[in-house]
Amino acid sequence: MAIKLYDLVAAEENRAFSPFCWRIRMALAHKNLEVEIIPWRLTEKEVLAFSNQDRVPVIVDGNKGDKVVSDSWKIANYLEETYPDKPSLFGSAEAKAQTMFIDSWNGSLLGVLVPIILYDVFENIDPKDKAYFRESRESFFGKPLEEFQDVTEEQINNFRTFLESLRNTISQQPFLAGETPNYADYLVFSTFQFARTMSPKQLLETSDPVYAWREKMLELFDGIGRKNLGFN
Ligand SMILES: N[C@@H](CCC(=O)N[C@@H](CS)C(=O)NCC(=O)O)C(=O)O
Repeated sequence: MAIKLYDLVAAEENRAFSPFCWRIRMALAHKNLEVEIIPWRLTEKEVLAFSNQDRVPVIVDGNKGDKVVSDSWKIANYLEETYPDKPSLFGSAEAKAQTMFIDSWNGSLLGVLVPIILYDVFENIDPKDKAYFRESRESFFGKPLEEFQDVTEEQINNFRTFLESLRNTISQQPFLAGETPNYADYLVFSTFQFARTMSPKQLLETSDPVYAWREKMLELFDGIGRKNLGFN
């Protein structure tokens, strides 16, 4: 049976843009589990009521009596524990512990990225989500969305500089996880997929090793990343 994944989409159903959902889409593909994507928009809170919280990703595992799990890290751990015979998402308990650090570093990367693409996200989300997006994000950042419209060269350079440890690592091995990708790669890729999906800005130079790594990530699992609508 399939695992249902509630996945945040923009105006078009094949423009899925949540970084938290993308890491789970990649994790499900890595484990070769059948998935049914349920497109979800920010204002459809009532649709998630069954999960007792209001954010995606949420999975409903049809193989396990419709077990409901929310929160990307909890879902990754659930999949790893529930499907031990499928390819491992972490490789070992030690690697899983270190992946928590990558999750946290990736959270900081998202913090650098979001102000750069926030206005583009606003422009591309479903029209019915715009008022909620404006209100929630303006309240979070304490300023109007319009103040994110003009992005400076310095912000882009800061983003590229922030990538240095990722760049160093993937210059010496094909993936963050080594010879083959795992959840560490999916975590960081999800941030780039968020940017690619919602923003026309060229954040990476094509000569950047991070660009080459992102290209490889886009091709994985029959190109699920590339098939999703995106700008670059
Ligand atoms: N810690 C959660 C974060 C999930 C999250 O923030 N999801 C966003 C989508 S990217 C969401 O559902 N936002 C709903 C909202 O903004 O109202 C996880 O790792 O899954």
